[in-house]
Amino acid sequence: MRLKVYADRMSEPSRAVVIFCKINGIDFEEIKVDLAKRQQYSPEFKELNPMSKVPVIVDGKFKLFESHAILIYLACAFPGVADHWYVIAHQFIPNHVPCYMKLLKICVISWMQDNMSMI
Ligand SMILES: N[C@@H](CCC(=O)N[C@@H](CS)C(=O)NCC(=O)O)C(=O)O
Repeated sequence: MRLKVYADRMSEPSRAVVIFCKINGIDFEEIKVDLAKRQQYSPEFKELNPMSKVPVIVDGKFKLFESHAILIYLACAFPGVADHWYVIAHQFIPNHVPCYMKLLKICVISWMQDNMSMI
């Protein structure tokens, strides 16, 4: 099943994910979530990300938000992505086997850095 990337190119983290896929030859379908039209608040999108933010990916049954967690997932789950892109990913997820709990931790930590930091 083809990777789905929910993004708005007005958004920097969305662009990071889209560019990463393109540069690394990852086959994906880009689904625009128009932030100006507040589509991120639709019930359908909130099913994917209750925080109502882009980017989000859906890979089969697996869905993930927070661009750092997404980039690590892509670097590990898709063969052909050179190691230099996310050297750290291979410490988190050895042997290119996606470890979903670790990705969820990265997702939560990224969200906390964005939303709970005082600086
Ligand atoms: N830390 C998140 C940031 C995601 C984020 O803040 N996305 C913004 C666009 S840059 C968004 O979707 N905002 C919609 C809203 O807050 O209503 C990531 O890296 O993915």
